[in-house]
Amino acid sequence: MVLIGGVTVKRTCYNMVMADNLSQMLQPLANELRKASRVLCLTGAGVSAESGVPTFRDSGGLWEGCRPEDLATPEAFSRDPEQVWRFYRSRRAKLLAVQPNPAHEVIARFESRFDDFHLVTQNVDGLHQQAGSKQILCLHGDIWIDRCTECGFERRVATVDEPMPQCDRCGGLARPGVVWFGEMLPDGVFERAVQLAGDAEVVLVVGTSSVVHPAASLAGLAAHSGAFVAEINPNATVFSESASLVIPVEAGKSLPELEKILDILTSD
Ligand code: BV8
Ligand code: ZN
Repeated sequence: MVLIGGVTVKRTCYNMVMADNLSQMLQPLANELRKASRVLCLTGAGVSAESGVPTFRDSGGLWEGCRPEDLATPEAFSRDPEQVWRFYRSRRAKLLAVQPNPAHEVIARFESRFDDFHLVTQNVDGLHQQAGSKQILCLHGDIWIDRCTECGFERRVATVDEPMPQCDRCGGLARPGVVWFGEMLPDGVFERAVQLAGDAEVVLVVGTSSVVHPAASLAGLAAHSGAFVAEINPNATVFSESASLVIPVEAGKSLPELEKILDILTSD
């Protein structure tokens, strides 16, 4: 059984509820947010989907037809750096053509709405930053960073030109500044995210399949620490059963609606 939009339903009729009135589904979440100061938003690739950025594991996603082990691991890069750079250059090129969507914009505005709001993202696309989010922890790095494999020197890029970028400082081969499978997350970032998840009163889990660890453990940790955890995702995930509330509607629709409800609640 899952609680969807405040209505306890058997999973089988999961999709029937989607026809329900969105604001009625969001009401329990709005009521919790109205009382909360410490709010955490955990995002994945789904929050960028309505900007036109492919996710990883949906149909038509980045991993369709290829294996993450061939494109997003240190072994893949040492085996065939050109193939890996082709993959990241094509993603950068797509990102140059897209903008943040209403979901990114609402999340950025939540920073000034709540006393203590934080965003923890698995995304590397930079769209949260473009939308104005400042209180942001990036668990998996940043696709717009080139990092030297020899001396570690990093530079931010904004265009997609060199096929195999060289380090400005030592001429060594650069790699994309993202965290690959089998690599540790950046020092201290996950530890800080664990702290935020343990402290939060309300957590929004937006647009993630919750399969990549350790990022995927944060929502469960927050729920275990007593937070009200709402999952915003048009599809069921491995986390759905543990959520306090499931909103089976796209982020670009549900978050602007949630903001509207909060505006009404706080204007009373
Ligand atoms: C680690 C960066 C410690 C690169 C990414 C064996 C050896 C080593 C490690 C492991 C191992 N076995 C397991 C592991 C752990 C491994 C892992 O979790 N593997 C999984 C897949 C089984 N994790 C790691 O390796 C991590 N490091 O554990 O270090 C260690 C070290 C060495 C040895 C042992 C332990 C590092 C993980 C980081 C990998 N890097 N990306 C790049 O981007 O190219 S992961 C990649 O997946 C992206 O970062 C992405 O963010 C992340 C999660 O995916 P999602 O964001 O959730 O996207 P997805 O497509 O899956 O889902 C989208 C969702 O959105 C869907 O649910 C969909 O329904 C929804 N959606 C769609 N549209 C919308 C929407 N929602 C709302 N609105 C919409 N409109
Ligand atoms: Zn260098």
